[in-house]
Amino acid sequence: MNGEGLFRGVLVKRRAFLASTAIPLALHPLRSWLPRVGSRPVPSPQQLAWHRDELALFLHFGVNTFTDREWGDGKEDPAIFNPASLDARQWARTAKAAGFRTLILTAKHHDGFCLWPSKLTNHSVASSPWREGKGDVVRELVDACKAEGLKAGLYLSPWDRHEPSYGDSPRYNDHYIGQLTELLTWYGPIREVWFDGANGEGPNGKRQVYDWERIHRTVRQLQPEAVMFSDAGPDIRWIGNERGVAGDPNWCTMDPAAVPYAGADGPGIIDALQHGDPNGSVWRPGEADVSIRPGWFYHPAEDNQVRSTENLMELYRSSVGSNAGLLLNVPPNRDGLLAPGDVTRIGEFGSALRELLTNDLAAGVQGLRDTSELKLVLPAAVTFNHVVIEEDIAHGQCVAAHSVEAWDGSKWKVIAEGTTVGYKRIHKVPPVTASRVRMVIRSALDAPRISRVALYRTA
Ligand code: FUL
Repeated sequence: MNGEGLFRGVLVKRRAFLASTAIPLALHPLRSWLPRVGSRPVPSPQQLAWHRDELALFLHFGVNTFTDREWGDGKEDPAIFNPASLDARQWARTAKAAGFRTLILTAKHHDGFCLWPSKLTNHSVASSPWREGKGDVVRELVDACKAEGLKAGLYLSPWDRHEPSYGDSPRYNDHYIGQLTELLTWYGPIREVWFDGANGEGPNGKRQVYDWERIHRTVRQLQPEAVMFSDAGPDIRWIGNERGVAGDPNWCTMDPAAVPYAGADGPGIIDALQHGDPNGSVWRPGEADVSIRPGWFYHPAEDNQVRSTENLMELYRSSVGSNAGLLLNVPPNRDGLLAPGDVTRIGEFGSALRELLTNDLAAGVQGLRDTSELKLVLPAAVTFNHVVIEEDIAHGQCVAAHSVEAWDGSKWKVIAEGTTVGYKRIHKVPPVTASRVRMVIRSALDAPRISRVALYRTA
């Protein structure tokens, strides 16, 4: 699905880019891009791999699944956790068949119940009747991911409504680091560590102060290949809503001071998360987490409220197609399985995505590059209704405004306009028939490298 290099040899080398024009540099229309060349942030190899993965499946599972609640209070009896036929391979197979690359499980949600046999609490699967207290959902998830060639990720809620030390900040921080260490040393490679920003008061009435610096250091030391997600990154930022919609513009760069820690509140924060910052000093792309159902956990009453395939395609466009990652929640049910309706829908989504993105109508066409445009001259007219543009983000994100235009026989007609491009920008347009299509860069912060412009049609 990733089109790196597919734009058939038009990866712009800056020197070639400048040499390709006869206009003297001083008068060059793109001159204002030049002084900053090389100064813009770029993704780490781990972030780049994360971008290319595009899709991750979120699995909210735990005591809430059995109490029919969204937030547990930590007083749940572990005896209620007893999934009759848990099969993590079913989760992984479903995800893989639809093109998802990572599974992220709630190892611990706010209720504090651990899906692995933590040695630091009794509030875990070890105290449940499931697999006679010998089960380990994290282990089964990791094994299933390995078997299916997927990456495993874990959500470890900092907020813990069961743990007595919560609110006694130094003690709980030690406890949390201990649990994190178990998760990051017992199970092999963990590729995404997911921190939500929820925070509360402990039994002592005090607000817990998390030691984020220590948390980040621990993950870096124990799993250097992992990316860390939270409102405040440090690697991946929350996109600012739970609707799966990235901002427009959406920069991967960010001012780290704009959201200083996970759960920070205040004016401008949601805006900063939605849009990033063109002048930001760090690369911190957005991830859009959204559920296939109204709730994050499985509720039988929501079986008939599963998102439609078209709605999931829309989510793909508003997240991945708007330069963000998509983390789609599909919660296992009380049997420990993804519900049949959800499995069907995920399969349909995968097929629709494949159908949309398999046949690039401009495949094999050499793109013609001018100083500020990229033109496709096709051998014959084609009819398309999606335009996919990609920047070569390994070198940074630069396009600030662009348009897509089609030659109607006598003039160029604008068919789509947008701001940022980044990893991927998808424009869905009313069907257009044309043999010449161009992407015009209207404004950029540096010499942009467009790695791909592709045209697709859906039925
Ligand atoms: C939030 C939590 O409070 C929700 O329950 C859910 O897990 C969501 C993804 O993150 O912070």
